[in-house]
Order: sequence, then C-alpha cells, then structure tokens
Amino acid sequence: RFSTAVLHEEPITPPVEVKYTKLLINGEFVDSASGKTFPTLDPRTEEVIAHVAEADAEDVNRAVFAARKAFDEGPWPRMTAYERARIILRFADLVEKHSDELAALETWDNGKPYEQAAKDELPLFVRLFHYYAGWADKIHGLTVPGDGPYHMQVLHEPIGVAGQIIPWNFPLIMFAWKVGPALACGNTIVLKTAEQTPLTALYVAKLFQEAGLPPGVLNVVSGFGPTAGAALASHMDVDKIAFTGSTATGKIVNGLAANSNLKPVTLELGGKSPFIVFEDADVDEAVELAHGALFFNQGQCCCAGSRTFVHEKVYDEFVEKAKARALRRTVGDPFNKDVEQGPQIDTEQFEKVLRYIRYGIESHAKLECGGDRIGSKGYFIQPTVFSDVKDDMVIAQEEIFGPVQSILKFRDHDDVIRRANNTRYGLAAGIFTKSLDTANTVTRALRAGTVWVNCFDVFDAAIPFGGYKMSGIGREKGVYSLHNYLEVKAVVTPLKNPAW
Ligand code: TXE
Repeated sequence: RFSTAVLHEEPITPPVEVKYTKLLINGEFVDSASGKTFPTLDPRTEEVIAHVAEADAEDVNRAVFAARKAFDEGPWPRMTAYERARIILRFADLVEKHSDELAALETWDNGKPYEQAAKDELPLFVRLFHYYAGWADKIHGLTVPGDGPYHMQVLHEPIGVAGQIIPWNFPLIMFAWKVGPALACGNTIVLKTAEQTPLTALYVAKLFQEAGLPPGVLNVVSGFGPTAGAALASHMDVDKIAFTGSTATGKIVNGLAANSNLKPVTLELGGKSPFIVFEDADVDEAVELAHGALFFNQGQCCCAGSRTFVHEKVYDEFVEKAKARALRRTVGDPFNKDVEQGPQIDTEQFEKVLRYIRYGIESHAKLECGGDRIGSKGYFIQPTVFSDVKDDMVIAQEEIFGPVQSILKFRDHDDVIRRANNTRYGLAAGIFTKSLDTANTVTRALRAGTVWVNCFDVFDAAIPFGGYKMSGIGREKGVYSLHNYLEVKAVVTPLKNPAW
C-alpha cells in the first residue's frame, strides 16, 4: 500500500535567493498601501520562504491607474509592433539566461519537481514569448467589399487595460499564457498572482523592465482573491478580465465583471477529463500515459486525466499494472533529481485531496494503493489508485486536484462516449487506441476543448486551450488567444469615384 518515498531528513537548500517581494506598480517595486505582508510557504516544510507585500483594493487602484496611463498616454500602444516584438524577444532571452534560478524559485514556491520546471516549463515559457513576439507585427485587420461605394475596413485594436488573475499550479506558464498575447496586441496589464505562489512572476516582471518594457505596461500585484482579485475583476477602468482557477471562483469573477463595467471575460476553469483506453491498446504504453495524465504536477492540472476509462477486455491487466506503476512513483524533495512527485501546494489542497480519498473509500471504490500522507511535515501524499470506480461516486464527478487515479470499466464505445461526456466539465480528453476509425469517431463525439490521441499534456504554444461547458469561456494560446485582447473597429469611408 505504500509508495516509494525518497524523503530526506533535511530539505535540500534551494539554489536561489528571493530578491523581489514587493508589488510592481508603474515600473517600481513598492510596499502595499497598508504596509501589510503575507507569508509564502515552502510546501516541503511548511516553513516561510518570504513575506510578500499584500495588495488590497487601494493597491489595485494604483496599479490600474498606472496601466491606464501607460495605455492612454504611454509609448507602448503607439510604438511599432516590431518594436514591441523586439522588447518581448529581449525579455525571452533574459528569462533564458536566468532559467536555472527561475526554475529553482518555481520549485521552492510551488513544490513541483525541479527537473520538470527547468527542462519543460522554463523552455516552454521562453517558447511562448517567442511565439507571441512573432505575432506582434502580424496582427492586422481586413478590407471588406461592401454593397455600396464605400471603402470598408476592419481595424483590430488593443482592448486597453487587461486584468489577469492566475492560479498557483503553473505560476510561470499561466503568466505566459496571459501576458504574452496581451502584450503582443499592445495592451497594458495588471496581473494578480495566486497567494500561494507570488515569487516567480515578480522576478520575470523585473526582467521585463530590464528588457525595456515601459513603466506601467505590466503591473504585478500579489494578494488574495476576495480582496485584490475581486477589486481587479470589478474595477471600472479595467477593460478585460482573464481568469484561470476553480469553476466556483470563475463564476464570481464573471459576476463581478458583469456587475461593474461589463468587461469581457475569459475563463479557464476546472475539469474532470476522461482518459479512455480502448481494447486494442498496448497496455504497458496505456498505463504509462494514463499515469502521467493524472499524476503529472502532483495531480494539480486542470486537464488531468482524472477518469481513467478502461475497456473490460484489458481492464484487469491495466489495473494491476497501473497500481504497480503508482507504487514505483518516487515522491520526495522536488529538488532531488530522482523525484517524480513533490508535495501538494498547501494545507487546504492537501486536506482536500485526503478528504476525497476518504470519500473514495467510503463509497467502496477499491483502494489499490496509496491513500495516505507521507511523513509528518510537508504536503506529501502517496500516489493513490482506486479501481472499480462508478460514475456516480463523488471521486468520479468532482475535481480532486491531487495524485488520485480513478479507474472505471467500460464495455462498448457508445457507452464510454456517453459516460465520458456525462460531466459538467469539458476541458480535455485522452484516447488511446490503434484504430483510426475509433480515434476519429470518439474525437468528434467528445465534448471537450482538447482531445489528445495516443498522447497527453502536449502544450504547444500554437494550439488553442480552453473548455467546453463549465470548464470555461474562450481559448488561450494560438491565434485564438489574440482575439481576447483585441477590439474590432469597423471604418466606412465613401468612395468619391467608385469607377476607379
Ligand atoms: O482556486 P481559486 P483555489 C481548482 C482545483 C482546486 C480548487 C481550489 O480544483 O482544488 O480550484 O483552488 C483568485 N475574486 N483549481 O482555491 O479560488 C485566487 O487568489 C477574484 C483549478 O486556489 O479559483 C487565485 O489567484 N479572484 C485551476 C485564483 O483566483 C479570486 C487552478 C485561483 O484561485 C477570488 C487552481 C475572488 N473572489 C485551482 N477568489 C485550473 N483551472 O488550472 C480567489 N481568487
């Protein structure tokens, strides 16, 4: 029942120092108006890493004022798109130079394996900004033929001041998904980080200043949701709000936007994504992929493959092997190179995951392995596998956001399509099959924003990401993300001599 834990007596010292803990407003690091700070904790030890300035409504006001001024009067929306692209590219180069430090800071604040932060997430972060820099001078409108003697143009203009609220599971990647397209389109920004992970955004925001971003274009406020987050979502001078987080908070943000100035909203919310293993699958490969689909990032992924549907023909073999794989998963200090899984982010998430494990046991799902915490300090949880999970169990319906795999059996394709879609969410899905016909049919039948076929968690900068149903509104990444940050202006001019 116990997984492989490589916990150390003493936590490994992170190879980085905390340099920036204040709010970044108008190009300067400042204390909060109230002088208040809050601690950000090391999830390995539950000890304080640093005290960070805590923004409240007044600080959000100051940040929005700076962003407004930078938009209305500053050089950013007025410079050429090529000049903007050059600044974004310079920024990406600086991040590349500081990647090791940034990866260490991300691991320290979040608990994710350092190898993952350094080898996957930092390179992807840089790639995302290269991608958006590439767009900056390719955003253009249209000339359209009309019925009368008129010259008809459509201009695509920046939307103005963008408010952005991000979560703690991928602090840097979420920063890139939000900030990249907004800047490429010429907007200015007030970004609120998650209270659990404020550190890396401040660091990269400083690098943006060094790269030549004019003051006020990107303001970063650290703070809590109901105070700073709500102030941003309901601000009358914010022209657009983008949010990633829970569906419950997404509804609040949407309401605040509607009840203030009706600013447009994009939401990237929760999920309960199916991962479907068909009868023709190579079981070993399917087990490995399904394992990664769920356990990656401590299970703290909005698109985690958290309902593993397995065809009855391969079900028993799959369950046995999935359990063996989970038992082999190495859990421990995320700075240790051999560790696949670090701690959960905080005590709230840790308790939530353990609560869902209890629900699973109480509802008579079969606990194959795991089921408990590891050690007595830090938020480490055993990789947990439940089999014989039924659709109506709470663990098959609600987002657990932790290292808990739920395996369900299915008989035929129509049945699994119906069951996979039987959720209020629709963020992602994975299907594993050798049959092209099965892949084509099921891909089209699934109501989800992303379908990965024989792969999972592939996050290319150019491909859109977002949810059907209660998993969100709108798409991030790719060309679709630009539409979130552009206004569309129709311009009509009479043609004096239409014959020409
Ligand atoms: O999320 P919140 P929490 C899911 C996951 C997790 C659960 C709760 O299931 O267990 O959400 O996590 C800000 N007005 N996801 O509590 O509250 C908050 O400060 C404005 C899925 O961390 O949604 C933070 O910056 N903002 C997810 C951000 O919202 C508010 C990633 C996310 O916090 C606010 C994270 C308010 N009233 C959690 N209240 C994903 N989709 O990837 C909070 N915030």
